[in-house]
Amino acid sequence: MAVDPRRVTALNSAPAGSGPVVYWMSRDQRVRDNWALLFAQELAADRRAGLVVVFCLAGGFLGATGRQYAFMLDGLQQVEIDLESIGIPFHLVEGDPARALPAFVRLWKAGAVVCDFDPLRVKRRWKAGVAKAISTPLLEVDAHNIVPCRAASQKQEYAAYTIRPKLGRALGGFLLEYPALEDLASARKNAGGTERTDWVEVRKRFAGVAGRYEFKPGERAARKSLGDFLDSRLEKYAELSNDPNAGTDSGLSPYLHFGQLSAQRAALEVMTADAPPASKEAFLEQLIVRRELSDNFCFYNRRYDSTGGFPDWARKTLDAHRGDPREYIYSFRQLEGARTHDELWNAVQTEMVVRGRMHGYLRMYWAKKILEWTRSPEDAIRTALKLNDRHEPDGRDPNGYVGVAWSIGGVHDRAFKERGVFGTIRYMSLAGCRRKFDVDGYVRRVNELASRAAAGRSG
Ligand code: FO1
Repeated sequence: MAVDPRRVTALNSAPAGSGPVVYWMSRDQRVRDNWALLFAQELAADRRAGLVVVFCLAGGFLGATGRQYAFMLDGLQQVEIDLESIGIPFHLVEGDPARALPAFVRLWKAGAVVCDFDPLRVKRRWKAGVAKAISTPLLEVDAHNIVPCRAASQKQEYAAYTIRPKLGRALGGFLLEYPALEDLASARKNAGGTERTDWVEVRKRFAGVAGRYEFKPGERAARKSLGDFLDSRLEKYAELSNDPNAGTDSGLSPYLHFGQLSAQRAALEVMTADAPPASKEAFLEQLIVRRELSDNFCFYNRRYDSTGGFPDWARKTLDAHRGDPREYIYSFRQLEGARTHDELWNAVQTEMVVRGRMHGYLRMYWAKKILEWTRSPEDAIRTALKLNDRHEPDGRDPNGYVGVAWSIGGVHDRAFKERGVFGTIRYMSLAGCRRKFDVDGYVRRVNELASRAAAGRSG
């Protein structure tokens, strides 16, 4: 087996049948560099069975909007074409996967089902439903993490410094080149019609007339974006990663979120890139340690999207300051409309809505101000997640949940000097940002971009 068995977890104990192997693609929406697809192909080859890929399109996924569905569907259309070119049929089914998948498995008399790993509650619910409803094996493969989440640690890690050594020790065994996917087109042993999905019709129903993001969707665009980052932005990544005006952020998060790019591929290419070691290290810290820490948190902490998931010290300090006077209180609509007294915060919110992007450093400031300007920590986390999930292409992602929990609830962080409302949760101020980067320049740039976008819309 070229796929490390530590990536694979059986989600039920049903005996394998003789029918084709079905890969139920969900988080890792790509053909290349996909351990789940590689595993499914190996399984099919070992059993001389066919192989078919299915994606289950669920409406209203965690508040996703048309723009996010459009981005995802454009990427899936490419997946269908790329799979077909190597003789693997792709099928799009719709509805609640806990029902639609078992129906597909029965229709195809599948001998085994492979799915990819995702720590989110909604995904675990889907898989629990499918595992119970089918009488064939459901095998989960962690294709998202370089070190499989379940192998990296068997418990919720306290912070980056506790998971980093565990990842460091394991990385050598997992950060390897991928085996090639076999081209089955010639073998033609594959079951499966080749009728194409009517993407225009599906996109109309799920994405309406939604606009597009400025960055192109799909596996090829993801690889090009990685190349651009390595060529022109990695170089300065270490010293400028906290400067939103430097334009050094990788811009890879939407591709990583939808699985159109493999983090392992990005890591392999960064390792061999011609760039200063400090920059490589800074980027790999985000790409490997921070991302795997996010999956670890969402996998082992069931309350990853509420104040219940905060560490005790943070819950206690926020409780002690629940009654503190809030100098400003803003409603969800005022926040979504970027109508606060803070021009930096307004610009960050505007950039998120208009461009669907938010620089890593600014995400923290943005979320912390929501704690400061809402009535309670519960209000704050609900508001921050709702805004993030609605406007960020990489919302509804473990990284997003942990980013908000870090900012508002001190998850993976430590206590700082006590103050009003925050207690000992780390505070960030506008003055602090001014010391770090050119705030006025950033605000001007975003406001110009927003007025151009508005003109474009009405133009
Ligand atoms: N995954 C699915 O299997 N089916 C869907 O219909 C689906 C919709 C969707 C919409 C927006 C979004 O941001 C993610 C969506 N996902 C869907 C999940 C995505 O593939 C990722 O697995 C998770 O969001 C990341 O953990």
